[in-house]
Amino acid sequence: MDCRICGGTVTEFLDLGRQPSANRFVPPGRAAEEPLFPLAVGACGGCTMVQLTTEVPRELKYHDEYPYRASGSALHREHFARAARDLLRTELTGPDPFVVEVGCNDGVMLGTIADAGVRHLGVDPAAEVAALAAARGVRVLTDWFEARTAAAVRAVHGPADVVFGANTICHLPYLGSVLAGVDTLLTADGVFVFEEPYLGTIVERTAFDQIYDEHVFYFTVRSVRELARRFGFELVDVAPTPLHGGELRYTLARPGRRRPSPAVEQWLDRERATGLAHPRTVERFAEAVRRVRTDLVATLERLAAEGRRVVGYGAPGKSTTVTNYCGIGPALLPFICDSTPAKQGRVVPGARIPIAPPEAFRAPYPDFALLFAWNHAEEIMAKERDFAERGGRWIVYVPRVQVL
Ligand code: DWN
Ligand code: ZN
Repeated sequence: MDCRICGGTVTEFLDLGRQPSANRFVPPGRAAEEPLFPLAVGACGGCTMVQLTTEVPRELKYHDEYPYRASGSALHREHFARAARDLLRTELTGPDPFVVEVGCNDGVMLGTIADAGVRHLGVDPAAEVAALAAARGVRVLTDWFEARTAAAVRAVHGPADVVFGANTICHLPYLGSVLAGVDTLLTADGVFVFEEPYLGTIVERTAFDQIYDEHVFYFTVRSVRELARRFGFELVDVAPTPLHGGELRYTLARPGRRRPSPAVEQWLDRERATGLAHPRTVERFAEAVRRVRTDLVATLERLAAEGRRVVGYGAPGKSTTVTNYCGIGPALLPFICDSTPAKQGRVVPGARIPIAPPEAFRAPYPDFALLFAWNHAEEIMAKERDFAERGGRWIVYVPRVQVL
């Protein structure tokens, strides 16, 4: 296929089979309606951008009942409150600043901006999460962010000092249109700040469960620098963030308007040294992914043969990839508990494993718990200390299958 960014040739390196849209948690009776799509990733020989080879229509992904709630963990609430305070302190300092967020979800970041009385607008296509944001005082436009919406926002609200996105920019296949929109919106000295899954972390930790239909792109510093250049921006800063197992936050500005931080070159050097974009690196990653599948299935089958009770903990979008790729269904995992009310009473797309509220975990405790929400391990293990104290064991599969 042709690269969505530069038109170069994309060479596939990992095929995760036919999969449903990761966040379409449907009631059990409606499970048969699920469309399946090939889920595979490849790297562009031109600009190095790693991307999905097939696209799921956006209406299927970001529908009105989109269940993900970004405020669902203390880690996220604290991280985004800090991100908002940083923007207020460093960028939103003029007489009447304005910030636009691409995909504001339930207002986890913009809530702090709204509390500070600063002009803002969240653009999010999913009606239920947008309503949650509005209920906490965040101004929301229920739509997709692209060149068209950005022009409409500028016409009504004027230019923005900051366009922000968190785990939303890699979701948008039409990044040319997104960056044209950012160009329309930003003031001369404005910045586009976005934090997204990092291919370096995914490869280093064999975190293949970050690969699903919503994540169209898997950024590296090099591919983001190319992307910025191609669409008239400059990558001026890169910083690590702790969410989703370790992401990067990128800052883009108009060329020559900001002095690039030394971090940009340092990250590029690191990527060169580790050969991140090299075909051998991604092929080794694909081998490690297949090993995790073999080990995880063998572990669950062994425990089932021994008559042990195993349930899942956390039903992130990531759990759809893992269960469907590994062929894990209700026979190996009778249910998964998750704190998100919008997921409870539904089933994991494709794998059709029922989702129960966290109380089901304690009634009674299972022998083993497979932790799908491994990026929230600290918070979850602290919350469920009693499980381990009574002899319960956690199973993790990142970076490799381990029974803790
Ligand atoms: O990019 C995306 C990011 C921002 O969020 C989206 N494509 C979808 C989503 O990814 P995810 O579904 O992998 O997100 P999380 O944050 O890893 O999901 C954690 C899941 O675990 C949620 O369903 C909530 C659940 N959970 C729980 O049951 N008990 C989480 C915590 C902290 C808990 O204590
Ligand atoms: Zn390319």
